[in-house]
Amino acid sequence: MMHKAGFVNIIGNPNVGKSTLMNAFIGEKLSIITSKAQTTRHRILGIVNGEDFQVILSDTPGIIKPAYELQASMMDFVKSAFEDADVLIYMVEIGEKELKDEAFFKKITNSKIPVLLLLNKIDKSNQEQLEEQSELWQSKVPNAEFFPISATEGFNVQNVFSRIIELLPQSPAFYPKDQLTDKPERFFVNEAIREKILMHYKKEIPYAVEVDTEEFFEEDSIIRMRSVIMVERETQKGIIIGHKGSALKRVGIEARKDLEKFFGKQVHLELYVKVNKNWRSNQRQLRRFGYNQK
Ligand SMILES: Nc1nc2c(ncn2[C@@H]2O[C@H](COP(=O)(O)OP(=O)(O)OP(=O)(O)O)[C@@H](O)[C@H]2O)c(=O)[nH]1
Ligand SMILES: [Mg+2]
Repeated sequence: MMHKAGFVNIIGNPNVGKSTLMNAFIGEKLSIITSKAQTTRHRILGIVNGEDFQVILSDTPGIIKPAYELQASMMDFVKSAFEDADVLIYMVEIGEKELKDEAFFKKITNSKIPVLLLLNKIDKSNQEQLEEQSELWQSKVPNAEFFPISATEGFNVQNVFSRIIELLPQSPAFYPKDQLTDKPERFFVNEAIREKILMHYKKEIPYAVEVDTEEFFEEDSIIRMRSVIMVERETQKGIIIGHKGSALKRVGIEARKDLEKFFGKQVHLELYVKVNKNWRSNQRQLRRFGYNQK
């Protein structure tokens, strides 16, 4: 039997629905999703296994012009996704103009490997807008195969997946067939907590937060976790905790519910908040949190 396998890397502007698409392919909530830009900070592998194929998807951070070290290493993850792709997925959304980073855009339009151009969120558009946008994008990226999709409604998602399988090279699997991702369990704990912080706090707060899970201890009937929420400044710590701890408590309750679903087990989650001054601009701290891997 012929076996196919390869890397399918999803890139595009912030907030266009890259993580939503990856989760739709996987059929699980692997990547966190919020309505805010820069939700995804890492390159996260999501592996779809079949008897005769292995599709290794990469969800990546949205492309931005980096303003501080953390964002620079987020863009390094995007760069790495150009380097090892067998198929490139370039996602845009209805109403979007183009990438703010011209060099990345050139890499896409000059790509030697197959590019699938996905116009997402078509559930939000009418027929006229859809036609106009489809034309626009096909002319901007003429080397790509074009698919209008809705990642949330599942529209055309299966067709894109079938096309991916066709395009994959013949190859043995790269990962064990029961493996779903390259990230350890603790990573998903961090992300579940960060998602709630993105959802419930305003302005710069979510962008000043990093989460580190210090303890992950699985017993027969329960997993015990302890995570620290790191902020850049003392004032941010107070905001995260909230009046009599109410805001932090809400984060803990909601993250725990998600984690119980994710791990299929009862979860005990302890949270505390710590100031880690200017961690976003500190190379050593960034390395410690899994960024800056050069
Ligand atoms: N209406 C509509 N909304 C969508 C669709 N796909 C994603 N969204 C919404 O768009 C927002 C961003 O989705 P994400 O999947 O987090 O986007 P992303 O590209 O991963 O964002 P970053 O990680 O910040 O770069 C969320 O509120 C999603 O629910 C879609 O097909 N239709
Ligand atoms: Mg994302």
